[in-house]
Amino acid sequence: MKFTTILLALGTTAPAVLAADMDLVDMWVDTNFNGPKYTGRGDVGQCVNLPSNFNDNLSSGKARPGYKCTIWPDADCKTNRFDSSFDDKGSGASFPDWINDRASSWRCYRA
Ligand SMILES: [Ca+2]
Repeated sequence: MKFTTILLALGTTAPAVLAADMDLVDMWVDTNFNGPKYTGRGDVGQCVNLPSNFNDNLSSGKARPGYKCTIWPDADCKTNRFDSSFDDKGSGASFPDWINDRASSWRCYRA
């Protein structure tokens, strides 16, 4: 009986563990997915701040297949009135002027 309970518990928690820390998004310093590339790793729905070498320095982005990602001009995914989203098919080829070279955090969800 106890063994069964343990198996059931593992069955419910294992997928969450496997889903953690995935590569969810790629973003580039130049438009059209050119230049140095940053690969964003994290949990689905988790806000991630950009490292200093890519902060305020990105111009295009593409979500990994099946995801949609949003970028914010400030850290911690703040200023919700002003954000920009892109998909896995190329809609992020050129970030809008107001957030070009200004993105500081990102978050991805299942599309
Ligand atoms: Ca910024």
